[in-house]
Amino acid sequence: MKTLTIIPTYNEIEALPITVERLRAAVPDSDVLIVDDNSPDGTGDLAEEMHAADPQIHVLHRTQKNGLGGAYIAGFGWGLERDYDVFVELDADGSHQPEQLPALLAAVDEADLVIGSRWVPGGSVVNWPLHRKLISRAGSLYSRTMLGLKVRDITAGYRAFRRSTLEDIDLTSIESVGYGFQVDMTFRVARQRKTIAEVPITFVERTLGASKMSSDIVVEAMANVTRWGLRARGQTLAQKLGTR
Ligand SMILES: Nc1nc2c(ncn2[C@@H]2O[C@H](COP(=O)(O)OP(=O)(O)O)[C@@H](O)[C@H]2O)c(=O)[nH]1
Ligand SMILES: [Mg+2]
Repeated sequence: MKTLTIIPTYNEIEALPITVERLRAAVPDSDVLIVDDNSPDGTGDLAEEMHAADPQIHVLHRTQKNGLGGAYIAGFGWGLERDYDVFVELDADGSHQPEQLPALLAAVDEADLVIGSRWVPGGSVVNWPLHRKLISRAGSLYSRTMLGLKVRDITAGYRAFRRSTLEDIDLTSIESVGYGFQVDMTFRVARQRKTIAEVPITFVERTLGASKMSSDIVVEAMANVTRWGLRARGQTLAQKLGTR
């Protein structure tokens, strides 16, 4: 199984080298693709230095900050042009522990999409205030209910996709930027009746750099979920009426 781990970065100059070093130690076989959005702090230059020192590390530079979703879509496109079998999403900030990646990769043998989940038994979050836990759990609950999904951690960003899963999604039609991107991908995979597995992870809030999460991103995600949920219900109703 040839694996590509994609790491989106925006101003992660402190955290990125630590995360990549841990990843290279935990899963030495995986190639790494850093997708940097022209970070003002020089993360892109650092990524180039890492690439020069290690041929398994690759870098994709984008010209401006364009959201995590856009960075992943560019990274998937890069990997799909090459012969990777599995695509991993990993945050640069240390929240997704590379040491837990083997568990996700083991599960991707049996599932089309594996989600590293905070909200299944054995999963947890370290160093989050209560309000952030509540936002995450409520966001997952609302999305699950609106979209009719069984997934417990729908906004989770630590994931492994089989190549075929990505090939069957029209990536050009995805517009969501933040958490909405993760929900969108989950919904699209589920609608194709593909298998989704959740593996418990310990998510560790960053200690270096700053989060790019904003209330706009949460609002975007929930507005999209509402739209997609209502549209799916409309389609189901139309089908029922049509077959009567
Ligand atoms: N390339 C790129 N990476 C981003 C962007 N926004 C966030 N990221 C990266 O996505 C990952 C998760 O972002 P983070 O700010 O930690 O979000 P949080 O974990 O929800 O607080 C980190 O590696 C960020 O550097 C963006 O616009 N472009
Ligand atoms: Mg983070």
